[in-house]
Amino acid sequence: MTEAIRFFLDGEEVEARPGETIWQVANRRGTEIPHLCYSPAPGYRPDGNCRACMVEVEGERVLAASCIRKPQNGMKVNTASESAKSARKLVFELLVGDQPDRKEAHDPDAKFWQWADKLDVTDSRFPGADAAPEKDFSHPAMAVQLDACIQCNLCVRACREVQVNDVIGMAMRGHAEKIVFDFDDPMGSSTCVACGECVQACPTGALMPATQVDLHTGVFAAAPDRKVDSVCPYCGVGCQLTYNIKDDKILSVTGRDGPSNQNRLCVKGRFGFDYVHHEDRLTVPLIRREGVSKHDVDIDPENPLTHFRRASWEEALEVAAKGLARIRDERGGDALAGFGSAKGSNEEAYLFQKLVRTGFGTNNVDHCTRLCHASSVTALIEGIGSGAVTAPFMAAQDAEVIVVIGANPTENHPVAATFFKNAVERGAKLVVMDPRGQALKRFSTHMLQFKPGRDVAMLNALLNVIVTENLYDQQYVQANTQDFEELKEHVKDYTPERMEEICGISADELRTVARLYARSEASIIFWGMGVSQHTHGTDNVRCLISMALTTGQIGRPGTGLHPLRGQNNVQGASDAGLIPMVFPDYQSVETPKIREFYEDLWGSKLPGKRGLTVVEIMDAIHDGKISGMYIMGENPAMSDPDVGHAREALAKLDHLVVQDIFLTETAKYADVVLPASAWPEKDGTATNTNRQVQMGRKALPLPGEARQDWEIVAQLANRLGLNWTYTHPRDVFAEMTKAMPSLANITWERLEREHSVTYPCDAPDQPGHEIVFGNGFPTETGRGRLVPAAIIPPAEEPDAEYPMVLTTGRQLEHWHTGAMTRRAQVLDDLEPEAVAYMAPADLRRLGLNGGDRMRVATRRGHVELVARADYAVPTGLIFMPFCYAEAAANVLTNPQLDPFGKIPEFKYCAARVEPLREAAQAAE
Ligand SMILES: Nc1nc2c(c(=O)[nH]1)N[C@H]1C(S)=C(S)[C@@H](COP(=O)(O)OP(=O)(O)OC[C@H]3O[C@@H](n4cnc5c(=O)[nH]c(N)nc54)[C@H](O)[C@@H]3O)O[C@H]1N2
Ligand SMILES: Nc1nc2c(c(=O)[nH]1)N[C@H]1C(S)=C(S)[C@@H](COP(=O)(O)OP(=O)(O)OC[C@H]3O[C@@H](n4cnc5c(=O)[nH]c(N)nc54)[C@H](O)[C@@H]3O)O[C@H]1N2
Ligand SMILES: [Mo]
Repeated sequence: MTEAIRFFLDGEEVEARPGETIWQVANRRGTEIPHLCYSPAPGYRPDGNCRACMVEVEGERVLAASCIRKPQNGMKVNTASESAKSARKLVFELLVGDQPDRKEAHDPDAKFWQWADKLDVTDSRFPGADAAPEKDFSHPAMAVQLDACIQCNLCVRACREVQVNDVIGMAMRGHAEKIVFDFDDPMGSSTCVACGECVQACPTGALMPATQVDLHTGVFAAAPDRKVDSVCPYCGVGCQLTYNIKDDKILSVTGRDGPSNQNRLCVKGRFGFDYVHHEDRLTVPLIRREGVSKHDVDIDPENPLTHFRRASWEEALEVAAKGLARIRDERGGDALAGFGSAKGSNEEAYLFQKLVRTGFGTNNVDHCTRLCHASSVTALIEGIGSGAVTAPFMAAQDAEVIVVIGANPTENHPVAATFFKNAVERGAKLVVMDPRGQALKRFSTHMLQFKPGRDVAMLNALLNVIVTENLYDQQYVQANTQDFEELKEHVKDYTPERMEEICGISADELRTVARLYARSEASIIFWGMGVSQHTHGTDNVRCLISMALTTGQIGRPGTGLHPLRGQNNVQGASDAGLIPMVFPDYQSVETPKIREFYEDLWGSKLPGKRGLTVVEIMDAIHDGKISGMYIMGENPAMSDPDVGHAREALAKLDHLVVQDIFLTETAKYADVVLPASAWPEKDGTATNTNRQVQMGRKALPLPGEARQDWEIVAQLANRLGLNWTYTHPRDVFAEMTKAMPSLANITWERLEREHSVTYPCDAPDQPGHEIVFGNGFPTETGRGRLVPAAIIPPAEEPDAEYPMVLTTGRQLEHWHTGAMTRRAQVLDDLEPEAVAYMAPADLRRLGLNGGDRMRVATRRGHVELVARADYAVPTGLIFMPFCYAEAAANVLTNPQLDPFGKIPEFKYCAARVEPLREAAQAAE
């Protein structure tokens, strides 16, 4: 460790921490020094180019830029000398002369103007450059006006060094110097991914959120009248953000310094907020009109009154509860089921499962985790006794080798991806394993584009190398694992040479990657849906666990197993017990002692039989075993596999209550629709992929008569005979801490204060443990279990009739079933129509061009959509996002389940592509 430096700041002796600059020391001590090209936000390299932060160093003839200059022992620094002050003022005067008039400033509140005010520089003695204002309003989210640009270079660093998107550059020299997008393209047609980091970094308003600029004049249009700190409602990264609000509408969003995002956001978090204000929001309770068939789903969400009638809350809750109670009383609780939400808060998820268990009297409660990481959680609990990540994704910063398999983080966990890219720039080696090329490929040292569905073959080959070349950590294996001999024996047959043919990766490459992973000081594995959503999803994860356990790449900094959790609160909703086999904290419903504990806590008899899972519930409806459902914040009519089957099930229900913010494809089958709260409208906590429990705050009023989700659940509970008296989510959280040992030492008040606390946590004044299992595992034996996996082919292979493979997944701009993002203007502008991605060679073979319409068919059904040529897709594969209702991917997917995790095979089925006649004719 370098020794602390002692120097004099404005006459006072002070200490600099290792690496600190003069500016940082001054700032820490409350001495303000102007700055423009410098950002104190983490990840920004000081550049020292604008000279706004000059200070005087005794004995030196020229002033020093304090943002970049580091103090030395005994140095005497004067931040307020006349020469420093006048130099800084001169910088501002020169810059003000070049800026648009203050009255016409693009952002009169910009950092630049704030400092100009503080330095009392309102006018310039210098004539301004008469450059014609350059306006580029080609991007739907951001307004570019380079007449305000001071070439401070912050946006370039934001784009290249922080988010590592490499779109913005500095072109030309001298006076003509300017920032450009790609090759001086308009921003809207550049390769910009709209993370908006540049907008957040820009100190002058040259780059602005388009919502705050009058796009006719280029002048500032609106300032927020209040700000509320919260968490992003989209993915499991859990970025902390601030809602900038005017007249109770979100005007813009800024990233905050949360532990998982350090001020960064992606396009959805920053620009995808306006779904909450969309005219389709449900604002009144609805009851299905008498005689309207459930098969008639041609309903305009803007005018649902053709099929539903408005109802008072009183009536809607009464009808909703009565219908559920009648089925419970006549047929028993197991004739009911509930789908809770991973988009809501922990408190809502907890109340929902409590209602189903105590009010319905069944464990038939599940949620989208079943379609997501259910297989990962099954394998993790079996192998290491816990389903959550062993280390936060920030651990990638300390890793020597980072493995990303079956995940596409630049689109699906974009802010996490920025830290992966930062790690690569720092020297980490990145191994990407994905049948499809993806943006991380460019950063990878090894890109294994293997054959889809062949994970076990590939991973067993890696394990074979680890075992046969003695790359395993003998000491670690002996001390911390069990069943190693069985695994060793098992993987012997899976030589790289034999697996090469099955997985399509050369034996050499397999050997190299196995050695790299095993030998490195610290290797970490991240995985996603490409691993979990298979009929052999649990086996895939067993292999990953075996890799980490045999090599001891777990429990230390820079190592671990990290299933990238998907929804903003899927970790929390699972922890809270929205799972049919377990109570909160994964406590088995089948263990009498555990049941007694919850019976005491909840004052209710509890069912001791495991409930059914998402897809099983749909099957049970077809079989006549389930006839009533309550669905809160999920859209299974779009997200379940084989939705034809799922929709028929929904239509078949005697009684369906749907609680959502929109009239979704699912709500169209409802008997009662309850209008609920969107994320920015509620107080509540959410748990991200890093096990960080974070506070979300109510920023907006509810629209119309919509109510808080937690309140609606409680009101239904009371109508079902329970006696709930919660007055606020904080009461619910307090009860949760009694039901869930994982939340020990985390209280509502603490979260209000600290915004985010990681579990497990040892004391109320201690941070939680980011890295777990450095010393054994919470299994019965304290050891990690190695479970061998044999190759099982995907459930449905291509054949003559359906010769291609269909895989489904996500796009950056859209969220799952599109309910939210297709109602967000910027996101919908960026990706407006249903597309499927294919290899250009396949399109040519079929006589198709990118942009042509085509039909994709499987044994379950067909859809029609637009072809998009993509070199990242290997031949023989079709990739479809599942967010487009007009061409729903899940009409096509195979509902076959993994026997352990009960997750469907969304990532593989046989399919056929046919050009549509108009397209074929046009091509002739
Ligand atoms: N923009 C956006 N972000 C999201 C979401 C969203 O809807 N939109 N959803 C969130 C949720 S809930 C989740 S779970 C995550 C999911 O995040 P990811 O897991 O990244 O999502 P996917 O796009 O479904 O699939 C990941 C990758 O699996 C690859 N793949 C396909 N078949 C195979 C295979 O056989 N083996 C392997 N190893 N890989 C394969 C695909 O090519 C794809 O690149 O994203 C979260 N973030
Ligand atoms: N083909 C295919 N299908 C898949 C997948 C795949 O990769 N391929 N992935 C699967 C995965 S990983 C997942 S996680 C699932 C996701 O499946 P779902 O969870 O069904 O998808 P979402 O669109 O996120 O649905 C969330 C619903 O909640 C509503 N909502 C949002 N916020 C709130 C709120 O605060 N309160 C209430 N009451 N409602 C709210 C939205 O309007 C929307 O209707 O999809 C699965 N389906
Ligand atoms: Mo998910």
